[in-house]
Amino acid sequence: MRISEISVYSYNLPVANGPYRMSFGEIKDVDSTLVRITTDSGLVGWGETCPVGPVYQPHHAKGARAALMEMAPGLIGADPTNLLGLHRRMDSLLNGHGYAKAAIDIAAHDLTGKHYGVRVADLLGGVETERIPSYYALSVGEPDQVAAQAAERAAEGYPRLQLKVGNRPVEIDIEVIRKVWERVGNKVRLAVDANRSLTGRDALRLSLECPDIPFIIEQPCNTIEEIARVRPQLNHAVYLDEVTENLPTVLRVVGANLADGFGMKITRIGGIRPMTVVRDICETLSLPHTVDDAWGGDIIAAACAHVGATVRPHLNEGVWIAQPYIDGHFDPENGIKVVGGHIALPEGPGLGVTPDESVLGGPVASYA
Ligand code: 0XW
Ligand code: MG
Repeated sequence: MRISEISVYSYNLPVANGPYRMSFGEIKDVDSTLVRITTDSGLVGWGETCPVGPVYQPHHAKGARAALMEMAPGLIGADPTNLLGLHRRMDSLLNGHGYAKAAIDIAAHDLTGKHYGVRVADLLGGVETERIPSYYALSVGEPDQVAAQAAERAAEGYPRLQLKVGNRPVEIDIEVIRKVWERVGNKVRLAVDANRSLTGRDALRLSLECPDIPFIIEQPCNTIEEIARVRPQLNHAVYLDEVTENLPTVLRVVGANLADGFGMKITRIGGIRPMTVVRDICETLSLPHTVDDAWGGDIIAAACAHVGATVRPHLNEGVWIAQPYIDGHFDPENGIKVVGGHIALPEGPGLGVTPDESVLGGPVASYA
């Protein structure tokens, strides 16, 4: 099977019940990029990459499409089932830009599953669960409001909640954590995610002033060095997220014992294939991690669910998907959704979702 055409789409995703607030700002809508790969056998595979705005990571939607347009001509004729060869070919065409390469990688996994008649999860070494745990991220907000939302989401069945904090007096963040703990206690696991915004001083205050509350701290400070400086004094496990931009960095922080776990994003690390490498490193060293992404529609949600289904349960910190913040689906029939805090593994073959192209509109670029 050979790639015969690559089409690139742009699709705007308004944030339902928004805006979505993180330490660095508010998100009102997100520009997603979809990739449709057609092969000489007639099979079609879909990929997606969707930075949550241009600040969360050094990624942005137009940059993803520019990177895809740079690579696409050089990928025509490649075998999409040769996933290792495809990554090597992308690396020979463009340095870095893992978040763009991820869209090609996801579409290639979709095609490979369809070619062999199996779900993507079955390609990744096997399924641990078909009811995948999710988690809910609560926007930066006032203590009572966040605590009420936390109680609602815990009652809905989410096994884990992520509290967004940062970019305000740390006393307010500490009050949010305390009020949420009073409302939900040990009913759910708690993560406190500052999205790089805390000083070392405030990360210490947040941890040392809540010694009785068993949350993990996710990406408290901006750099690995800032986190390494305070980590020995923290009372809480530290998960890294934004700084783990590629596999060498994952190996570096694991080797230096700087992470107790990860908030890992499939597109940031370069796609499903490198994400399964991270999964296996984490399993080797018993490091819990999430399998999610910055944002995105049904394609990214399905990719996260398929990888999330293969993670050992005691290490699985959940698959976050943007669906609760999105009205509608790319695939109206098999769209991926969170129900009772969990995601059902899509049927497949491949990803198990197919965008309705009348929803997407025409491509912004096509290469054959
Ligand atoms: C909660 N997420 C998975 C979704 C948001 O885009 C950010 C991200 C995180 O963990 O920071
Ligand atoms: Mg995070």
